[in-house]
Amino acid sequence: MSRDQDAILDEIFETLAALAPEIRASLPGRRVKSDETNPSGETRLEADAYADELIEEALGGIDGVGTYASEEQAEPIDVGSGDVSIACDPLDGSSNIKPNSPMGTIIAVYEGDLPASGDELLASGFILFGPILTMDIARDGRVTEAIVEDGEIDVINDDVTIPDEPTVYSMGGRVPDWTEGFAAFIEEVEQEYKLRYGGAMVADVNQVLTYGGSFSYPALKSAENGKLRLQFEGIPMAYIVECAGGVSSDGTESILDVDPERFHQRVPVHLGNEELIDTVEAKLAAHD
Ligand code: P6P
Repeated sequence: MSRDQDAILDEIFETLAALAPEIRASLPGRRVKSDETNPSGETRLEADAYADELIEEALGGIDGVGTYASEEQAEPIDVGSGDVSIACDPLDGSSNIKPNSPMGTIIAVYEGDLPASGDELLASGFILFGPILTMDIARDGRVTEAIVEDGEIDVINDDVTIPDEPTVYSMGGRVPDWTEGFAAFIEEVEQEYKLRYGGAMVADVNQVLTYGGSFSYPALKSAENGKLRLQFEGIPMAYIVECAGGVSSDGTESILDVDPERFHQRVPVHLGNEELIDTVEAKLAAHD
């Protein structure tokens, strides 16, 4: 009889929480760029590779976990006989080490083989290396927020809910590279909301969860699927925002409904309050 999925999820998130202080402690000594690039062609820091090693070793050894996959590795790795697959962005926003700005770890837990869509997602979560070390977990339609400075999950909010009134917007890319529809959205939104963009999806989305608003890394003229990876960033963060009462979109549908074709496939990402995301979709559609 396969191990109960809830017990596997408990152990995955408890193990990641226990590892978080060690990942944070490893950062000061690994700020330099390695001479390697990740499968998406981005320069890898020593910190990226080390966090990936730590997480693969810790989560790959859990009874019930069959596959470990990472933004840092070309293909998924068989780590056991279970049918639970883990897809991880070990250090999202690691370029923020240099300016000492927030970054984090994103994890998606899927049932079955990879690549997988939101239909196969069992749970997702992120660790945020900010002034305080925190961890959000989305399971069974609900988001909890915890402090994990000592490696234990100390819940401080057991029902994270995006505020009804949007306050901040956050967007990736550069004006000349935005599609006409997205530029039209930003022109409208800039009249009302505060720009909060820090270059790390985990921290920027957590601002939207905290203050209400929208986070976008849109389709670009030079990259029709934008920059963020579906498996490691789009789906897990979309699930968290949707469980917190917000919506996600790739410009036309929920990111959880996007069918993965390639393992490191990118996806345009819009997350946040329903009204704002509806405006994004309308502007993009109007300028298609
Ligand atoms: P840019 C970090 O590299 C990342 O994958 C996300 O965390 C973040 O939202 C985005 O890319 C930042 O991209 O183009 O602003 O450097």
